[in-house]
Amino acid sequence: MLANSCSTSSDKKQVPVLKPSKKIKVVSTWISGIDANKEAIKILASSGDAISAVEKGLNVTESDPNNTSVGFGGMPDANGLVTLDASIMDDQYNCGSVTFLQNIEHPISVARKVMENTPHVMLSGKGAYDFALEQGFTHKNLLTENALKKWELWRKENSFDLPQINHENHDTIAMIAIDENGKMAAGCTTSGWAFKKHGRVGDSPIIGAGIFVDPEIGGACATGLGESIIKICGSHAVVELMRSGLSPDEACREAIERIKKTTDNYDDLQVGFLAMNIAGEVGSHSMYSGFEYALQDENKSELIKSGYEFDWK
Ligand code: SD4
Repeated sequence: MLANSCSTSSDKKQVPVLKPSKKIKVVSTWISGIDANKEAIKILASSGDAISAVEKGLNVTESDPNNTSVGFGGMPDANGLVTLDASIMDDQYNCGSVTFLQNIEHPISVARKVMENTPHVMLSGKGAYDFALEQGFTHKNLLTENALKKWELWRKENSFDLPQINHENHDTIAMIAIDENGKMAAGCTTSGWAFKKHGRVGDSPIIGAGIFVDPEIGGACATGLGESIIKICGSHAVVELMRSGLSPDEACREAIERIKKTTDNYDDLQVGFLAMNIAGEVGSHSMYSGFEYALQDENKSELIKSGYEFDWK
């Protein structure tokens, strides 16, 4: 090895010294985050931990038939099957995820069981389903009448073209929480891109793409076109950008810049990042207008419009 190819500790950039916040706080993507946050803050306010707050908060959205991008009521894939992705991570690099899971209402809870009760990080498809049953989850048909009708219409009218990921067809929920001990966790749960090719998995269950948490820096999560998020390891990128000294807002914006650089045509490509550092500072940025996130602390619940690159036409 060449001697001068080795880096010394003095070459390394200093990790910004952030004073960990011990004030409970939870943020999540889109308007459905408001109700999910309410459940999460209840847990945090009664001295619950961040990972439980994230799980129980996201369970609320998974059970909501009116959210057509998550859990029960989620849009099916091209074959008419609801296939779900989810992941969860604490601030000690413990993480679990499920991909392509069918007929289980709470994929985020299965992801937590993967994290806690197996030596693995990710279970997929039939294996994830069998594991869920073993862990006491029950089989449920997740395809609602509304979602079935929309799928039938899509088949008739769109002759199998994929809809673009835009304002109408996504509302995936990703959440970051900080508890009274300053511990952080993140999670994400989704039915993914409406009418996606059967077998398609997005960014949401991929640690580093859909979510990431680092104990020294903070957490990040993503929403929007998963393919573009995976290509830049989006949430990990945001956390590393915060490590280099950027604020959560700046880090999310820089990650969107990377997507612009790595994509030939980002017309109609909606993608957004949301981040919170361990000091409890929050930021977000998206490619197009329209992305918003819900913030809840002990005193207030707010829906905040994200910064963005372009106006949605
Ligand atoms: C996916 N990122 O499966 C998800 C979709 C999403 O808001 O976030 N929609 O690509």
